Amino acid sequence: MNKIAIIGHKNPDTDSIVSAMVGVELFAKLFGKEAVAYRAGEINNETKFVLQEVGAQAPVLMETLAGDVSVALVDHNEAGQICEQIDSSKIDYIIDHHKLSVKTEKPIFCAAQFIGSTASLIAKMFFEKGLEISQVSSKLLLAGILSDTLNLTSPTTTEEDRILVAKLNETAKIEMEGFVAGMFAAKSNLEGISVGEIINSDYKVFEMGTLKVGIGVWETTSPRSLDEKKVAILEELIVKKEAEKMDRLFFAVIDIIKQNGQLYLIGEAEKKLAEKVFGGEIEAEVMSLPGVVSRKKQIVPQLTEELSK
Ligand SMILES: [Mn+2]
Repeated sequence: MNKIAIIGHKNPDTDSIVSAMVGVELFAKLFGKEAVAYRAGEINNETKFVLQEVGAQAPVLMETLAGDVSVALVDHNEAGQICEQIDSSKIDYIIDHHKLSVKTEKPIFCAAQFIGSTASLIAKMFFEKGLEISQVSSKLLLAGILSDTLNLTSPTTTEEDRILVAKLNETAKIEMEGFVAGMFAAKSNLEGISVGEIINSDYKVFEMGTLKVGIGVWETTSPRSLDEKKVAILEELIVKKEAEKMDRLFFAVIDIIKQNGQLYLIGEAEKKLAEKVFGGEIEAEVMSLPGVVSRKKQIVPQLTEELSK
């Protein structure tokens, strides 16, 4: 029986990491398969906080993948977000809540749904099959849901997410208000964080029409904490766009308390596109996007639609 490697996207976030970790328990109980969790990059500060609170070890960093191994992608399926070491012919499973863009050459197991997080989808699979979830896994899944849905406030949140949170916490038994406050504080902490890390910690590449578009997101309880770094961020974004040959490059600062976005616009192409799609005023290279907190729901589809015309 071949082994399964479960892995989330590059620049992993909490949902991506916990989904891979709990995926091991799901694959054992649902499919009777032995799996190993991997990560496709460094663990961010929010995820570090979660792992410490839960008392769990981070998955191993993916370095090479050889032999008779099946790959399970969690929390992504877009080519530009898949870890470079993964040979796409080895992908046999996808569990995700993003738009589907992958094309496979053989039948695979694919669980995809419009839901707040991949962790929600995994929790749902446990509950629907009447499978028991360990307390550690319940805590990890809770963290994934609360992180991706910004504590159930993001427009990506569904009624199912709320029900799953309540159900998971019957086993997890965490004090949720304090846990979320700790996650948000860890996420927003800029101590020892370089401009490059701000840009890249939640950066994803998308195919939109014929263009390659990069979009970085920085979620914070304090958008003003970035003010003094704004010029440096803009400069580094210009360098990144050139170095990585992106057709368009965007960076959004999301105020997770007031629920607003600020879109950094580095060039004429980005400005024109943002004006057309979002219609906001640009002030000093930044467009305010009131109510915009979700890249997958409020930024990517809108840009993709315009660039696919
Ligand atoms: Mn996710």
